[in-house]
Amino acid sequence: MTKFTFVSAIAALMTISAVAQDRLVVPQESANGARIQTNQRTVSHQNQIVARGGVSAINVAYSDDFSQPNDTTSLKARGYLPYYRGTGPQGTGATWFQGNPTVFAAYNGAADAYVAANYQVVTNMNDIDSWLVTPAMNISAGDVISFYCRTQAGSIWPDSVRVMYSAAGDSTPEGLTWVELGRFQAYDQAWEQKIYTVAAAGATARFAIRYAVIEGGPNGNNSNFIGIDQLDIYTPQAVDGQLYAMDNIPSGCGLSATTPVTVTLKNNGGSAISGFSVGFMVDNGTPVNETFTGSIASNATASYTFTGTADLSAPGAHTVTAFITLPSDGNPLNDTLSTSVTNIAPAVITTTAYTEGFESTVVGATPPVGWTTEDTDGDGANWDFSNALPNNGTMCARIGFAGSAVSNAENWLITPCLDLTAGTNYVLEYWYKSYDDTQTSYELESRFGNAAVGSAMTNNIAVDPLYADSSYHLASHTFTVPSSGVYYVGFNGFGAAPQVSLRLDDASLAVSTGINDNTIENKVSVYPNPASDFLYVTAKLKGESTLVIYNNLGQEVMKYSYNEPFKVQLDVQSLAKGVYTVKINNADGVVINKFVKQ
Ligand SMILES: [Ca+2]
Ligand SMILES: [Ca+2]
Ligand SMILES: [Ca+2]
Ligand SMILES: [Ca+2]
Repeated sequence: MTKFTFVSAIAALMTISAVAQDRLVVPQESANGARIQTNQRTVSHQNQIVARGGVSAINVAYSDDFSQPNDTTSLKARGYLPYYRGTGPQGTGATWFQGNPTVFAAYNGAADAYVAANYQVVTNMNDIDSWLVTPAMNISAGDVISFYCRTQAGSIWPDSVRVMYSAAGDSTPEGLTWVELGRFQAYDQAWEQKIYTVAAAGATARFAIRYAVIEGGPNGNNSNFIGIDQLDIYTPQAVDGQLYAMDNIPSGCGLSATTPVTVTLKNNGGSAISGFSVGFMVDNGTPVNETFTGSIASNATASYTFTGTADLSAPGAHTVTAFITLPSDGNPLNDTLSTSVTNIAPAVITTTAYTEGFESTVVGATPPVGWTTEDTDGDGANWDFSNALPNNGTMCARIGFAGSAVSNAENWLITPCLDLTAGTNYVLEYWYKSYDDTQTSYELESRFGNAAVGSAMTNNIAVDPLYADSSYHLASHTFTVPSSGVYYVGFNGFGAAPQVSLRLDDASLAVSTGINDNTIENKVSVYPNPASDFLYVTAKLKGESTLVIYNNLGQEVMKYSYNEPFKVQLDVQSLAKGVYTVKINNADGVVINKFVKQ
């Protein structure tokens, strides 16, 4: 209707296209995304750091973790003043906008909880100059502005940033009192803290962060995408040690009684610190106290792994709390951090199936509790979880595309730990499908091993057939383990240059009950009963089957043929109310079910 609505709709569509896809497509540049790069540099991945906060300083003039919306309207509502001062007309991008987790996740908070700017703010090749002016605040000489910045991993375009200060509180870029505190090129490997000290006091002073690039834009070589997060403006203390970060301790099975604890310490004070006390405790138990014997310069950090270790051997949830104790520390608000970790008890498998329908997942990359995924080939395409095309419920597991597919894919979806017994026959079942029948999907195999990593999956269960259709197919495999103990089952999506996504749903593992597994009645389910709109029929049958529905007069009202295991949704809305019979004929026998049409 209006230009604004049209552009918004296009932007929404393009945002969706930036996430993992079901088929290999020519990459589309999204309106608020990073540039597509064909010669991306290799990036080493750092350990996940948890519990990252701000400076948590006392005497804070201003602090923003960008957990609130960061579109233009919301930024202005918080007192920010965004200004476009690029050359040429403004491009398709806003000057500053909400962080985009498909480019990189926020420094802290939700994945999109940062403010971003990108190359699309100008057209063609033009100079970018996007100002984000802060609210006015009372600043003393010696106060500090601290924030985190980064660009896309492996970016080949040197995004650059300038940091400005106006003691007089200029509110537009044309103000005459702006001074530059510093400038830098954005780092592409991780969020980097930037700290600048101001020389002049101002009762209504303002700062500005400028995304400033010469010859940027879609046809320039110097701009891509930057994020800004955790902005703090404060009066530094003469002495201020900070428990800055704790390395993530992954939840898992069989966590050790001697788990290492590693923290990052930071010196926010003006002079070097050394020879102070650090400690940690598990579940508020007896603290482990040690002395940090090194020296940390002003505004520098240091990693420290405790000699003592954490006992996480008891199954259940644990909290590890670490702390720094520095004599005459002027800021006690940043001395402690905690992380939560769960020691998962192995699932005991019985004749009652252990099942996973992926219903607890949300769209994106977080697997069900205890499950893990591994992008072994490292192309960025990995198991994620989709609300499109589940076999049952609303969610399923999927391997999508991140814009390209490697020539030799290997992607693992691994169960939580399982307590399995030697000499027992286990039945592993799952449903899988290709996205469509026009291109080759990932192939699927199942294996088991003694650790939740692809390299430990050394025992074959089965390689599943690759079907040239888009229907769900049942995989049903029996296996035994060589000795009793804790194992993991892994599903590997592999293949040479797969072109469309693979889906997996309704995985189950049970102790085989022998003959009963093979009775045809146990292979067919018809539900719900009564049914009003749709009737679902699942049949784990080999070969050809016919399905016929009869009314209470014995008249045939529906008839279908299927090959191999099938699951169908039958529209019964047009049937008259009454009792119906569902008869399935297969080489293995005949199954008869009844249902009531409401
Ligand atoms: Ca944030
Ligand atoms: Ca402190
Ligand atoms: Ca499901
Ligand atoms: Ca991959």
